Amino acid sequence: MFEKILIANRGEIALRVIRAAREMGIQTVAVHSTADTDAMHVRMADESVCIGPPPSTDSYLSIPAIIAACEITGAQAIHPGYGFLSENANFVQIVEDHDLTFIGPTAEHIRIMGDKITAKDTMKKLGVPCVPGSDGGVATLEDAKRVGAEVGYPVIIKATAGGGGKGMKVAETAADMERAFQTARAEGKSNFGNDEVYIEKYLGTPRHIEIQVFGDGKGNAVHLGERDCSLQRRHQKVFEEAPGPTITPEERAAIGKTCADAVARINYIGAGTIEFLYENGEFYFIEMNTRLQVEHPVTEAIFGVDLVREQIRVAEGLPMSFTQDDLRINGHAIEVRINAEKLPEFAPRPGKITQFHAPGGLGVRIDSALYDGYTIPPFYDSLIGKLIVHGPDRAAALARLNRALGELIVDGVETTVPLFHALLQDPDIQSGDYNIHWLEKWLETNLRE
Ligand code: MV4
Repeated sequence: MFEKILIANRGEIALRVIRAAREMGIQTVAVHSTADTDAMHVRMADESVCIGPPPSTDSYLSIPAIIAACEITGAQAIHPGYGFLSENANFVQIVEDHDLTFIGPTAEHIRIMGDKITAKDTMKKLGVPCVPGSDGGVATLEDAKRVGAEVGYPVIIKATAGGGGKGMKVAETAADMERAFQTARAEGKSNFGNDEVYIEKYLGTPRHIEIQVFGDGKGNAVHLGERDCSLQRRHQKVFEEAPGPTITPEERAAIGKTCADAVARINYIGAGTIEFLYENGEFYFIEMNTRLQVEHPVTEAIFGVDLVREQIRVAEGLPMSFTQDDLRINGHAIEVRINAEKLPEFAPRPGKITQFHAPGGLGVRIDSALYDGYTIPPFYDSLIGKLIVHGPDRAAALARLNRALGELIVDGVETTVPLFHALLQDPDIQSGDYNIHWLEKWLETNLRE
């Protein structure tokens, strides 16, 4: 049993991990930059260590500083949260070389899934349905045109190391291939130091559906259904829900079993998310995330489980506390991401919070590190809180979201809250009729950037 763990993160996710650890009787160590001395995660943890100056490269991403903080405090394990070092295979290797435990997957699994070509090849071999396209990487323009002719235009060229939409180019026709191919390669090279690309059939109007999986590292794994995260702006999710409004119980059981079996076969340990595009009743694998995700609370709400507790359990070598048969969906949950940003540009607005009041009541969860008088520093992500509502069905969850947003007070900085009030008035949102392009189109006509 771990006696003490270190949380290599900040903000609401650091609080999320501290809460799970405390309920398990585990001591917690916060780390922080000099910009975060007054941050809530520092106050809430049992101990804290300052690990560097404000820029994250010198603090939350400083591997030597984080390892040293473990050695100073006697922490036996590290929870990485999301972002920062959570999907850094090199970090995991260093943690293990220091006889510490990384609360998350193995370095090998992180490496496999971090390279999109290797990830897709691995998933395909494990029986997971993938988007039709090239078999592995495509090295020359001639090969790219041959694949384009085979799978049929439009196609999308993706950098194998890509992320956040960078290194991704659509070729509408064969004549368009040269430009798309060379641009994707150049973006891969400049953003990720890797110019390897692969090609897929371009899906025009899919939904983004992701399956939550969880493994014990010993060949056992479960799935916890799907989340629909189609409402994104510039590859940033803003509104997530579970279950997906269009997914039937039969579809869920089938794709869920495929995903759970796949991760069981590779002895995957901890939380993972298998991302799909979903169009015309078919699932197409695109990527796997080897971390706890920002939107995990909607899954926790409908299944009634604590995913961070389970992460800590399996990292200690304990079994998961549930089997697939124990997992039943109860109702519907929606999360909205509250960012300190000025609309309509979504421009970051750090600054002092003069008043903060969290909504409450049945089926309302706020994960936030805000407090009255807190000053949001300008160095990090603009996410300042997540509002998660849970109700017996989708209509009840929407009504509860509307009610909770009305109770929320965040004064002193502008936030994305007005966006959610407006979205809730839209018939497509009310009926669940949206895809990955819906929000950007809606913003063009309704917010005028
Ligand atoms: C695609 C696609 C259409 N067809 N792949 C965007 C980021 C990366 N995670 C995968 N992405 C896409 N891959 C094929 N074969 C469209 C997107 C895409 C997207 C996907 C999910 C959520 C929002 C998106 C917005 C634009 C494009």
